[in-house]
Amino acid sequence: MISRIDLRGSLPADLRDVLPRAELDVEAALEKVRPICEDVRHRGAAAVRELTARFDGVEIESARVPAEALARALEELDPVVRAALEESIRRARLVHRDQRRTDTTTQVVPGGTVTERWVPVDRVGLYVPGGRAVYPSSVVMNVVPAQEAGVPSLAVTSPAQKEFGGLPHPTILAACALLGVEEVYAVGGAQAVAMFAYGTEECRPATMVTGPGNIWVAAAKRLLKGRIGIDSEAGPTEIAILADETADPKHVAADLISQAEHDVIAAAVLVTTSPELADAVEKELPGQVAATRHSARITEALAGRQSGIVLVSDVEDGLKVVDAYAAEHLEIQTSDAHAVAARVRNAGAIFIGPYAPVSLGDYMAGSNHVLPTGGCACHSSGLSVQTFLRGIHVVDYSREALAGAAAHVCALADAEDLPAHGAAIRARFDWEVPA
Ligand code: HSO
Ligand code: ZN
Repeated sequence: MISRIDLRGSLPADLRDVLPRAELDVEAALEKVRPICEDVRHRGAAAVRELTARFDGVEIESARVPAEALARALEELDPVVRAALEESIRRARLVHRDQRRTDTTTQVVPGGTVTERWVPVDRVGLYVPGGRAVYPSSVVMNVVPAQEAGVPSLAVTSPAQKEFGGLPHPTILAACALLGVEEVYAVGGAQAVAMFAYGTEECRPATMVTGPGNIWVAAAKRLLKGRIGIDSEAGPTEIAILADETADPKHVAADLISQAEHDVIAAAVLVTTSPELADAVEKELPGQVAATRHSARITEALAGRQSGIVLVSDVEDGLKVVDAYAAEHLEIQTSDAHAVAARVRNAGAIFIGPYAPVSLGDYMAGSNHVLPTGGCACHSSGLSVQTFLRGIHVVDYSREALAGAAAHVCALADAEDLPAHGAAIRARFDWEVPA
């Protein structure tokens, strides 16, 4: 059901060569996505409607979801789901509010200061997947950090669904309504990213597009990056678990299965020092998989080359392996889980000990679940307030402070053969370099 990689003994020089990982060919999707984006750029709303008919099989009159549909979705929302979403929003707000940054002012010399002023981007388009994946929780995870960052204009888009009369799934609409988002579109795929990047008659262009999506969304983000800011290009979800003999195989198996549930290409990786635990987890998996609703999808994900059980000699090697893998989600289920977790350098999010499963983080921990995948956790972070902020350096120097820097500026300008740079200083001191 799941393959095994034995790395006991010495570890290979480049661990990434031997670790399981999905290959997502975003490059190949670029060629298909380019004409879609061009079409939206040149023909605007008409192109968005036609592409929605072609790819989603839905005829929409307008891409914009009417206010009445949002209100109705909230009215009809199951009260149990409403209570859970409200608590999820409350917890996410607590964490993301604390991420807000205050400006810093540094006095470099008397009369010379540099302030870093944190300013939210003007307008954000948030992508929420649709189709098989109905993730109102992803509405929360996108919207809350943008709101807490103070983004003044915020729009959500999610694919039009045939069975809901060409609107996104009602739970997604209800989540938008709960969060106070009034601008919602029924558009998915690359055309949604293009709609935000270029703007149409119905939708003003956005400065930034964030949120997870399928390969077409990832390709459109890659193509339009620069014109718009993006978060990471989210790939299929991943869980890695670093465990020793103290871990409970039932928990480990359940957690691997929980993320394999997302997609046939989702990755579930157990890194363990204990062959006994590996055996017990392997024994546990078939029963748990058979008992769950999406067993076919999960079986394929666990059997795929992106998933596996990796045996290591000790926790030291385990740490090297999980750092090389740089998982989107990393659980630490070892005897001294806090100490081990503190030594991890690469992960989108870390879950410590037996009572912090990834599912908690998906919905209710307060942390964000839009996290770097595909090994990008070695250089990127998940969505946070910081994603939506820019730090503007504000330079404020007096005449005296500039005089004090003048000779050094001129020396460096000359060294770079850029004398006009030096002249811009001398112009302020009767063309002399002040002593
Ligand atoms: N585990 C997914 C997020 C999610 N799980 C949404 C359930 N719903 C990626 O972090
Ligand atoms: Zn999940």
